[in-house]
Order: sequence, then structure tokens, then C-alpha cells
Amino acid sequence: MKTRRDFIKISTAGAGAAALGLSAFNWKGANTLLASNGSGRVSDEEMTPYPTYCEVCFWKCAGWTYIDKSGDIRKIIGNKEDPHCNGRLCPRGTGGVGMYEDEDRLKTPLIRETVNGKQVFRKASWDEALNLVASKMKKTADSHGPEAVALFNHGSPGSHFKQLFHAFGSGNEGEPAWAQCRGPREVGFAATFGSWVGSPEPTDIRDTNCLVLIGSHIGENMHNGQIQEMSDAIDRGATIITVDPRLSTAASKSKYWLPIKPATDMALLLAWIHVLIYEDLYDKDYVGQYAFGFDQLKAHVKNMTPEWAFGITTIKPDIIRKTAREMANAAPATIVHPGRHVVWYGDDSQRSRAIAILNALLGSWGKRGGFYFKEAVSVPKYPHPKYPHPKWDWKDNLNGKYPLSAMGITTELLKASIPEFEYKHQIRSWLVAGTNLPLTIPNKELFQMAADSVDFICVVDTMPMDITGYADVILPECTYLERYDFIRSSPHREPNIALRMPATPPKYESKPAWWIAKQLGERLGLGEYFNYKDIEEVLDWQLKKMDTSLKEMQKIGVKKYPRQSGALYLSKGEEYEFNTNSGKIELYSTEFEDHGFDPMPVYTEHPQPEDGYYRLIYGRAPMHTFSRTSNNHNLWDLMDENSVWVNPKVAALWDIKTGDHVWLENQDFVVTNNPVKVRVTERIRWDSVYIVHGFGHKNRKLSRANDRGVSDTRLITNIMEDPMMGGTGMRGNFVTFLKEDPNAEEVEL
Ligand SMILES: Nc1nc2c(c(=O)[nH]1)N[C@H]1C(S)=C(S)[C@@H](COP(=O)(O)OP(=O)(O)OC[C@H]3O[C@@H](n4cnc5c(=O)[nH]c(N)nc54)[C@H](O)[C@@H]3O)O[C@H]1N2
Ligand SMILES: Nc1nc2c(c(=O)[nH]1)N[C@H]1C(S)=C(S)[C@@H](COP(=O)(O)OP(=O)(O)OC[C@H]3O[C@@H](n4cnc5c(=O)[nH]c(N)nc54)[C@H](O)[C@@H]3O)O[C@H]1N2
Ligand code: SF4
Ligand SMILES: [Mo]
Repeated sequence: MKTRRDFIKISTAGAGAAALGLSAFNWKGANTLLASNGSGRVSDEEMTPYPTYCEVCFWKCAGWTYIDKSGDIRKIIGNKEDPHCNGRLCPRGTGGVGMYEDEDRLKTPLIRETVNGKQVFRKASWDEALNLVASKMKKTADSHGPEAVALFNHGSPGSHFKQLFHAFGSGNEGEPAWAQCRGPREVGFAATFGSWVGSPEPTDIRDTNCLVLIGSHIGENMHNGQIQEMSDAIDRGATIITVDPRLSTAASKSKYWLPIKPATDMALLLAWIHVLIYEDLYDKDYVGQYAFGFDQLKAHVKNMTPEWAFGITTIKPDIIRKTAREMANAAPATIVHPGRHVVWYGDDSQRSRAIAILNALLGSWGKRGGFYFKEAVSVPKYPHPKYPHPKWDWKDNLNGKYPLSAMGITTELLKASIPEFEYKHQIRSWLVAGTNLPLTIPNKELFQMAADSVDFICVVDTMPMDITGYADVILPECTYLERYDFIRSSPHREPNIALRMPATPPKYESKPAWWIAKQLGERLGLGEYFNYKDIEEVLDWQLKKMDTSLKEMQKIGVKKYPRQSGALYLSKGEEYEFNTNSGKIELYSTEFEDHGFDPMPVYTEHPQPEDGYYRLIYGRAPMHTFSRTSNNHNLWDLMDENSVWVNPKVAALWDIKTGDHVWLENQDFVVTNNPVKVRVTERIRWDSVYIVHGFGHKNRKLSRANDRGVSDTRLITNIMEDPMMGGTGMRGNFVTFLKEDPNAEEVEL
């Protein structure tokens, strides 16, 4: 193994915080005025609003950043024209200004160097840092081809570096949004309806009469538009059915909470399919006209009765029947929500298929109150020479594995970085932009080995994070409030675009990703692919081809376009061809069959915890996004650490109380770095414990978040891989409690 990169820690002083209130469903997007610097109210007339779209999470709500006369950001509010937010930001979006203000931000480029045998980061000029990154990329390309440089990315910065990588000649790109998030549901829905679900999800919650949530924890998962529509649906009296081993916020608002035994959802879904078919509750016209494989499905689920599922899921047969009837009564205005983070147990594409099949039987795809047909505007491509064709990419390393993977698999890129894995093609260098890999990708050991193996790592981030500790060069990006990015064009009921522009110049020496990518491109001799002065020139060129201009968008922020693709919903009896092999909704998947997978979902038994162990499940807190917000003073003030939820029966058995601290140890003897606070609650089943993801940072430069709470990722060492698309199923890990500090040295008396 090559030089081991020491994780570099630098210490700083602490800082204060400001307050902000919230409650998931009662929150009405108050657009709380968050004074950043100084105090006292300033009227809107005394400020200038600049359009933006939020980068605190991937819902990308469009809003306005208000700047006062002295150039300070006074508030961020939602753009009323924006269908993602309808003028109301979530607490994280409102508190986003904390990202800009964070005094721990990366301030200058940094280069790793060894001083007196100790590795440290030293400040560098942009010129020196960019020259170094370009020369390292070139060196790798000269010896091994440009393909040997991989890009890990997430969020807005990714699009600028993808442009660079395409020009450079590498197609090795991966983001956690696929194999750690929503890949399986896109595979499951594409096999069924011939369409990805995509983001934002085209769930017509606005008009639904029955919303079924399988683990999806809307309310803690704060996807703005969905929460607003769900909150209205609750007020309208729509039926909410939530399947979750934990009484989530959504479950607490539900008519039915089904506290399922974890890892058994497939049995419940199959039993629901059974009831819909054998009680004749399915939409016969819809299925008759649009579906393929009904008879096979009917035969397949014949014995999958609610009584069968009860033995597996612990959900009583009459509840399974009642809830199936509720769904059928409301159909087609019923949504069995596809969820979003669905990499759970390895058979996730198949579970997503079962969800898609249920929606098909209910006739909800393409129906009001079910799923609408989304539409996005296409943004014209700024002219550039043809991109070179890479000689190989991540797919060539798979050897026939994961045939349905449509995006780069992060863990495969990591494995390809480790010579011992003997992949056909090896990755030698990384550029990482906007993803905190050590807290994001399960199996820390794999990440560590990969980071140890590569020749060079460049990280582009806004904050000193766990990932920056592994960098050879760190490039500080400015925050979303200080920069332009590409136009947001996302699918919705009405096609629309949004502009992000700087409301204030970048603080410190930070720079936008578009500029960093262009600078690297020019240094790599790829200037012809970046043939413009700045991004404003690109945006204006594109916008002028879209019936508007940069000038107009700076004033309006969001622009809507008329639909071109037809109606939102299918009309009665309308002929429609689905983008599947058969042109129909495939209840029986010919695509899965062609690849040697089960054409219809089957129940697979997953391991359950042994005595004294509990399944580790995790999720979101409304006031944080993953690990990116834990140091944001506005949000840290609302929640500064996570706790472990423990059922009272279990707490009694272990003699632990709310407020006690314990260490968690998993089945592979991996222990949390820190002790975690216990929260004893009836809201979790006795066979599981729950923690919020995103805490347990290890970077002393984070004056608030460092060492606060614990990382779920550290405990996720058993990965249940999805053989179809490479998803890393993360919920097959079991933990036990340690009441004494396992790291304490024994003292001899
Ligand atoms: N254990 C566990 N792992 C998970 C999950 C889980 O629930 N549990 N969830 C999974 C899911 S659903 C997802 S989508 C992924 C998310 O994975 P990530 O996107 O990696 O999540 P974050 O922790 O938010 O890391 C974002 C990184 O980008 C940086 N950043 C923020 N804004 C900017 C910016 O404007 N520019 C640049 N250059 N950098 C920026 C942040 O400082 C941080 O280092 O994680 C997955 N992994
Ligand atoms: N506030 C906030 N909101 C966010 C994010 C964020 O970081 N912060 N991240 C966004 C992103 S990228 C994503 S992908 C989404 C993820 O949001 P979801 O798709 O809603 O997330 P999941 O992680 O699938 O769901 C977590 C829930 O699953 C339950 N669960 C655990 N095991 C099982 C099981 O075996 N069966 C069932 N039925 N339920 C189970 C947990 O108790 C928990 O309530 O959230 C998005 N919204
Ligand atoms: S849901 Fe909240 S954090 Fe996410 S983009 Fe919208 S305002 Fe920002
Ligand atoms: Mo995600």
C-alpha cells in the first residue's frame, strides 16, 4: 500500500448561535427574518432581493436573498412563483444563511505538506493550487489515461466538474444519489412504467385521497412541496397509511400506523397485491387497457395471503385487508409513495417494483391524486467541440454485475481504486466535489483503503469536513448565496426554470465551482470547451434561446412555460404507450427476466438480530441535511447532537434511562467514536434502535459539530448489495449497548 494519508485536524475556537423555531406540519413557512449581522428590523424596501435556489438540500427551492444597504444578508425567503416551495422555505432553507456566515468555512486553497515528519495543510494561492491539481490530473492521464481520474460529486458543483471530466475524457463519475439513495426505485419504476420517478417526485399529493408511506418519513424528510401538499391533504381528511417500525412524524398524523418488523416490507406489499386482486378491488379497466402480465401476477401472489404476511411482518391480517380496501376506495387518487432513500436490504429494486405494481393495480399512475405526468424544459447546450470518447468507464469494470445500473456506483469506483481488488481498469486519482464520502458511503474500511491507495485527491468543498481531511489539495468553493450556477430546470406539473445568482461577493478567497472547473480546464489545455468569459455569458446565451434573458431572470427568479407534452393525466380510455418492452405497464417485467432476475417480486427472508442486538435504523431530522448542516449555527442551535431511540422494554432490560450515555457496538465489533445520549420512547419497536444520520463529525476545524453525536455510517459495515443496480443496502446492521467506555484504559490498582 502507498503513502498513508494522515487525517489532518486543525483546531479553532468556538462561536455563538442565533435562534429559529419550527415544527414539521405546523410550520407554515413563516419566512422568519433571520438577522445575520447586527440587529433591528429593516423593511423590504430598504433591501435588494437577489434570486437564488437553495443548496441546503436537493429539493432546490427557489427564493430571494435580501441584502441590506451595508451589504449584509438579512433574510432568505421563498419565491412565490416556484412550484418547489410556493413561496415558503423550510427551516433549513431559511437558516441557509448560516452556511454563508460560518466562521469555520474554508477560506483559502490548502495544500498538504509534511513539516518535521508531520502532515499539515498550508495556505496556497489559487494559482499554485490549480496548477498543482492540473499537473496531477495530467500526470495520471499521461501514464494511465484520463479515465483513471474519477469524479465523486453531489449537488450543484457536480455539473461544472462533469463538464470538465467530459472534456478531459473520463466518464468515471459517481454520486451518492444513485447507490446510496434512489437508484433502486428508478430501476423498479422504469421496469414497470417505463419512467423514472425522478426529482421532485411527480406524486399528486395535492389531490390525493389516500397516501401510503412505506418508511418514507415526510415531515422529518423535509421535502418542501411534498410537506405542504401532505399537510393540506391531512386537513382535507385524506387517509394516511404509514408503514414504519418507528412512530415517525408522518405516522403520528396517520389513520393507520403499521409498525412493521423491519426488513419484511416485501411480504406486506405482496399481501396487499393479493388482497387487491383476490378481493377484486383493482382497477379492471386500467389494468385491462394498460397492463401486461396480470394473469402471471395473479398466479404468483395466490398464496401470499394476509395470514401468510402476518407471520412475517407482525401486521395483523385484518389491518392488511382494511388498509388495502382504503387504498382501493380512494383509487385512483391513491399514492403508494415510492420513497427516496430506498437502499435498505439489497432487494430494494424489487421492493420498489412491488410498490410500482400496487400503484398500477390501483390505476394511479397518470391519474389525478396519484402520479401526474411531469414535464421539464430542456435547456439548450452551450456550443463546444465534441467531447472525446473515453476508452473505458465504470461499466467496463463490472464484469456483468449490476446490469441495470444507470449511473456510476460510488462503491465500485472505490473498489476500482484499490489494486488488491484487481479490477480490469484502475482508478488512480480523485476529484471530490460536494460529497462527504466518509460519512456518506457505508463501509468506512473500504473508503479508507481506497483513499490510501490513490495517488492524488483534490476536494472542492465549502467547509472543512471529514472528506477534506483526506485531500492533497483543498479548493474552497463559495456558498450558493455567493455564486451563479447552471439554470435549475426540474420536472413538475408546469415546466419551469430558476436562476441562482450571487447576492454578495464570495467571502474570503472562496470561488464558485464554474470558475474552478474553467481554470482547471484551461490549465489542462481544454480551453476550447470553456470558450466564454464567465458563466453569465453562458446563462444569457441559454436564456435568450428560452424566451427570456439573464436580465429578466435576475428580476423574476423563476419562469414557467406552457406544457408541450400533453395533459397532466390520462383521460378516460386514452391510448397510451409506456416506454417498456411491451409498451404496457409491466406487472411481469420482461426486462428483469431478460437479465435473469425475478420478473415478479418475491419475498426473501433477511437476517434478524440475535439476542441482545437491535437493528440499527436511521433517518432525518427536520432541521438538518445529512452532515452538511451540523455546523450551521442557526440549525445547530435547534439540534446539536443525535440520540439513540430505545424502546422502554429494552431500556428496562439494560437498565438505561433517557439522558444516559452509551456506546453502540455492531455485529463486527465496530464501536461508536463517542457515547450517544439515550432517548427512551414507545415510538420505536423493541427490535430496533434509531439514530438521525449526519452527526459524529471528525474534523476539529468544525467548532460546533466536531465530535457531537455519533455517526450511523461508522456502524454500517454489513452491506446488502442490490444485484440489479449496485445499491448499498444499509439496514442489515445490528448493535448492542456498551455501558462502559470501551476505549478507557484499564488502570491497575
Ligand atoms: N449512514 C447513512 N449514509 C447515508 C445516508 C443515511 O441516511 N445514512 N443517506 C444517503 C443519502 S439519501 C444521500 S442523498 C447521501 C448524501 O450524501 P452527501 O451529499 O455526501 O451528503 P452531505 O453529508 O450533505 O455532504 C455534502 C458535502 O458537500 C459539501 N457542500 C455543501 N454545499 C456545498 C457547495 O455549495 N459546494 C461544494 N463544493 N460543497 C458543498 C458539504 O460541506 C459536505 O462536505 O448520503 C447517503 N448516505
Ligand atoms: N430534513 C431533511 N430532509 C431530507 C433530507 C435531509 O437530510 N434532511 N435528505 C433528503 C434525501 S436526499 C432523501 S433521499 C430523503 C430520504 O427520506 P425517505 O425516503 O423518507 O428516507 P428513508 O431513509 O427511506 O426513511 C427513513 C424512515 O424509514 C424507517 N425504516 C427503517 N427501516 C424500515 C423498514 O424496514 N421498513 C419500513 N417500512 N421503514 C423503515 C425509519 O424508521 C425512518 O422513519 O430525505 C430528503 N429530505
Ligand atoms: S426543502 Fe428546505 S433545504 Fe431543501 S431546498 Fe427547499 S428550502 Fe432548501
Ligand atoms: Mo438522498
